[in-house]
Amino acid sequence: MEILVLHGPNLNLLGIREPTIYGTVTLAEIDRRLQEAAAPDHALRSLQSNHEGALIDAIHEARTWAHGILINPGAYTHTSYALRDAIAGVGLPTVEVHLSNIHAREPFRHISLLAPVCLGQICGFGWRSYLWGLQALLAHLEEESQPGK
Ligand code: CA2
Repeated sequence: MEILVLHGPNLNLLGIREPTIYGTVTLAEIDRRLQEAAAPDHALRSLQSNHEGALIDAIHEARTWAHGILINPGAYTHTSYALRDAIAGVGLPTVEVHLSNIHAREPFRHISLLAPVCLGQICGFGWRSYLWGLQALLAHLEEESQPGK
């Protein structure tokens, strides 16, 4: 399977600032661990952007090559109808992940505008939210491609 891994705004600061909330693992290290988990059967392409439009463009482009999307939308989770429409529009199976438990934080973080158009959401497990999100997405795609197996 080919998977687009998207990281939203400010996640480039991971491992550099606010380690008590987001941990000490850098984004490059998360990508490396995901690549390791995906190999040799699956291929991942990762992108981090601080720009909503760039994330939307990447989702649109994924229609031409990806089987699914793993996304940590950052704060756009709580604000972006445009990202939600992009995910719904391309129709690719998508899993939403968060490092922190957004439901145990400030009230504005309890709402995800994207969750209703995603297969599911994994949050609160640090970098492992990405790992388990990837596993869930791959399991879904494999089941979809080989029904009954
Ligand atoms: O827990 C998550 O993964 C979040 O998506 C992270 C977002 C936050 O707005 C969401 O509510 C939950 C923030 C990402 C900012 O990452 C930083 C990392 C280090 C230092 C500063 C920001």
